[in-house]
Amino acid sequence: MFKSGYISIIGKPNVGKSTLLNKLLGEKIAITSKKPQTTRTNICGILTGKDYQLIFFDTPGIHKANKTLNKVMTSKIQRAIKDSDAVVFVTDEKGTIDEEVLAYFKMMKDIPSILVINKIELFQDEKEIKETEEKFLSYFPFKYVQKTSLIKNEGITELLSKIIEIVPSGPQYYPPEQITTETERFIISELIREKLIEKLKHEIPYSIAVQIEDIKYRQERDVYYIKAVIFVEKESQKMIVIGENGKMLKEIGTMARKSIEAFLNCRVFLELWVKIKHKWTKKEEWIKKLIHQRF
Ligand SMILES: Nc1nc2c(ncn2[C@@H]2O[C@H](COP(=O)(O)OP(=O)(O)OP(=O)(O)O)[C@@H](O)[C@H]2O)c(=O)[nH]1
Ligand SMILES: [Mg+2]
Repeated sequence: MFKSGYISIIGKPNVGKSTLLNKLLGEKIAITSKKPQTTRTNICGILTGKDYQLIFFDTPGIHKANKTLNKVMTSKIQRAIKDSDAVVFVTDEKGTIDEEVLAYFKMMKDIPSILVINKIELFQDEKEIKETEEKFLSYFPFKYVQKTSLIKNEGITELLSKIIEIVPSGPQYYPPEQITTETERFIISELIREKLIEKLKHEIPYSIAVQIEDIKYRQERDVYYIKAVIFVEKESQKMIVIGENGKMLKEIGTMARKSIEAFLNCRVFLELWVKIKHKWTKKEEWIKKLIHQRF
């Protein structure tokens, strides 16, 4: 019996949802960072085995959304849940259950779900992990609970077996070699944003978006030429992103180029431009264009 289904990976910001998607696939599709609210849209990852195909959706972290950008982000979580055959709910040592989380538990009511307690190496002892598990189970009837330490590669195979168990029987939707429905362009723009998040401080990562303007493969040189634009909201942010004598932008460019080269498995020439798009995080039309390039 072949099994297949849509599985959304949800949870509070920074618990390790995107790390989990990458670990399940064995490929880097989703960007990750130490800072919360890294993922801004649903990101598809497909894992095909001999008798299963799992279509995962990594989602933005559950948080109280006051600003327009955050509202668009959290609306994506609901979209993912609606289309899901199963939910993987990830938590960490903080074990946060707040009003927002409870609202999502309501939406997950009839969907078979697994609780993942990640970052187990950060818990004091087994007792503390057990308490987190019991707390979650008192709020939602998870079918399974899986402890993981994604950075130590622990619990991933066990989680995978549980996911396969709870998805229904169904067809193979995608060819087995396809690992995502995201475009190369989108993933490259995200890899650049990942380095911007890593290098820039305070609120700047939240005001940044990246768009690929041009991507060309030159066969005679075996190199990709990529031109990307980094959007910020104001002049002062543009100056910080560029840095003194362009030093910051250069460093970000080098880091991003290396990670794009690893992704494309090819040499890359990366050209970065910084532009101002006033208050783009407050304008829905721009948010839609800039956070996901599936126009
Ligand atoms: N200590 C520890 N850190 C982890 C583990 N798994 C993931 N992380 C780290 O936790 C941070 C957040 O990981 P992400 O995968 O970006 O988290 P996320 O849930 O996708 O976050 P948002 O996209 O902001 O909602 C990163 O720095 C990861 O390296 C783990 O098992 N142990
Ligand atoms: Mg994420």
